[in-house]
Amino acid sequence: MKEFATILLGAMLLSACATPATREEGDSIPYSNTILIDSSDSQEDIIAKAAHVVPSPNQLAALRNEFIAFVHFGPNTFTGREWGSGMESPSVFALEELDTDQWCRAMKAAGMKMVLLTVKHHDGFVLWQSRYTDHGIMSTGFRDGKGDILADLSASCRKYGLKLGIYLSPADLFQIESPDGLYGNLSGYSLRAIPREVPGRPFKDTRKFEFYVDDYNEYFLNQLFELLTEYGPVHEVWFDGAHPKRKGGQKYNYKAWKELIHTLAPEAVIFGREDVRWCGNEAGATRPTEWNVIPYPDDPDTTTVFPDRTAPDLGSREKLYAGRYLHYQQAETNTSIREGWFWRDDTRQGVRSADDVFDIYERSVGGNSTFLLNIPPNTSGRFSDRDVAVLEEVGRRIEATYGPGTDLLAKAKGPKAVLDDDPDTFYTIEGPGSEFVVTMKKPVTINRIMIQEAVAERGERVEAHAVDAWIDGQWQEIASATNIGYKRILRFGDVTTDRLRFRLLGSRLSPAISSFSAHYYRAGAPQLTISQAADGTVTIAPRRQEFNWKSHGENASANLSAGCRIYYTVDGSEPTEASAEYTAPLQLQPCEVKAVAVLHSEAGAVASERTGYAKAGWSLLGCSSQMDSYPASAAFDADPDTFWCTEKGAMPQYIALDLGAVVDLRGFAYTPQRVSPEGMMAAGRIKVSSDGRSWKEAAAFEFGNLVNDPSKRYCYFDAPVTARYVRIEATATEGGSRRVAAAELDIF
Ligand code: FUL
Repeated sequence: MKEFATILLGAMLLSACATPATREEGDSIPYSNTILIDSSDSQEDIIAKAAHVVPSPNQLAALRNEFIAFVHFGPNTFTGREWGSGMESPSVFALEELDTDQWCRAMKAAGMKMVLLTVKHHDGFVLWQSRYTDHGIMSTGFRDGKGDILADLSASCRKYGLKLGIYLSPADLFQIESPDGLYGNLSGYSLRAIPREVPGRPFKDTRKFEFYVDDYNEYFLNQLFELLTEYGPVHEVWFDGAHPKRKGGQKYNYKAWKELIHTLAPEAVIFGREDVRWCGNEAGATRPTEWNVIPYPDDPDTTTVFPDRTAPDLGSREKLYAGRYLHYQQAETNTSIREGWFWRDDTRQGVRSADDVFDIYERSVGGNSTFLLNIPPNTSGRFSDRDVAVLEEVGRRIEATYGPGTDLLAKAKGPKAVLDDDPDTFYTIEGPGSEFVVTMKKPVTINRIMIQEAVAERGERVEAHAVDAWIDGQWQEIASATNIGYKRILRFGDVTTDRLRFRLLGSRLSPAISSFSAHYYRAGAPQLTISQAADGTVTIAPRRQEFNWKSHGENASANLSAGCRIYYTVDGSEPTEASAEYTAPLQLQPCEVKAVAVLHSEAGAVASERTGYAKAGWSLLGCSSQMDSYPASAAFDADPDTFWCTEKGAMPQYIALDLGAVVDLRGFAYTPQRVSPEGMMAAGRIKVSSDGRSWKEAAAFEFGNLVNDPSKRYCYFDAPVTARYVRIEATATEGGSRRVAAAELDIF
């Protein structure tokens, strides 16, 4: 790597009020993957050391993969379970066809660089032709027991130019539960030859190892030997920390595993141990600040203890001060494209939208981690169409936003090393207060900035930074964030400018920036959701993704459509850019709210919602019955995720409400619960009263197809009525259920 420039200023480089770096470059600290903290080190020394911790060549190659695939496949695919018992008969895995080329085409289209296959999940069933067990593909009818899924995948990977990795579960329920199972069988330790010879099944690779291990570790090492010598180069070995069960105090001889991996797969990173760490959740949530230089209490090169790190802060200065070793261990953000790690069905199991996946891509890859996305094949040995469509769409977006030719600063002037396409050149920026400017030939419209540090040469040093754009004759800050590391993607609304300024706000020594580029993501205008709180306030926002598995808490549509404007009407007319602009929650009388989002001058779909009276002052006058966990109050708490459900009983069943004041009523809305098909109000009547005792029917209602379509339903009165009390009586339920349930009741 060549270092192009230091901060000594050129014409377009500014260094206003630069604070001197706390230590000069070229000091005595060597760059290393792990650095020991001496007891005499001051806090300043520790930070200087942290600034010298760098990824290994294998880690750097893994970082540069950026987007990689996980494939969970096995008996669970056929049983619909997430964790098998280990005692399933191999015949459960009733695979008839397999198309790993189709997997690879879809992964390639998504822009992924590697695929990791669960060659053995916790159930112990193996997907390759192992010499050391019959519990696997060899005992199924797939290709008369001769099939080998890893061999197929490895051939497809070569064909499509993808790297290959393996997930080999240390937990093994088959070996735990079988009477002659090896896991935790209390066997003695002795010197064992790896691989153990099996008559009639010679190895082409004649290397031999000897390890002092017990039965299960020998089994594991034999299998690693097969996996790492017979399927081409392996680039990642994934050790899951999860254990449905343990037995016999079974220990893992990780030092032996590691020696074997380092020898047989010299290019592989090891996940779950010293090279790559779990990001701490399976939802696709990302830390705002993901440091890959983190403290260790013991030497990561010799320890065998690698606990999960789930805390929000892993590598701030305070955390580093408390360590004994500083170590580079990058985060992998792993999640599934489906609601679950294994394929279950193509009807009920949700699939993430392209918005959701692209949002996670930008947050994870652009947040100093690698994005590992699971796509589970179905029982036909293929990725399902919905999953493929999402992968293709995400790939199109990545290519169109970040692919070759998308850098809108390609011809700009500024520090050459950050603007060239060469990841091996970098520009050193002195310290907080330093900045550099990039000038374009003509104004461009941008909404993404991508910045990279030269982590392999100078480690990760930026602690805080901001980017300004020259707009209307002055600098305006358009984005800011904390660290950068391997890559940071900044997202903001469209900005048209011919000048950008990078400002360093905090750092560990002098950071080296290897890349600074600007991009444009053409998002569609988001769909909107109009919701109403119990106090009546109406909020209009980009619609959240529906994905019922491990929520990451992000609103992907909102993230992707930064800068969109929302316009609304309350008189039933179609909203346009000439309508009122929505900027904050609204206080409205019951009305029809219609709203539209406009992004890049294009309008999205119009959303509409009939809003009702505020429910904060309502109280329950009575109901036919209510279950303890599903109280009647849940029907008017403005939270559609909670619901009222009655005990079983004869119809009609009812709920009566005191609205707290006399109001004009034009109708009501019923939102069914979505948890089960029970209690759907198919028909009934609504009565009103001014004293809560004598009732008058205001309307009868009938709602159809609620089980298949549990969306909000409306009942309008023929003429407005004035009342303080309402009573809704269900006279029939869908499917004849003897309970009545309601997620929400709205009165307007
Ligand atoms: C977890 C496992 O228990 C899940 O089944 C899945 O393999 C996931 C990637 O890791 O720990």
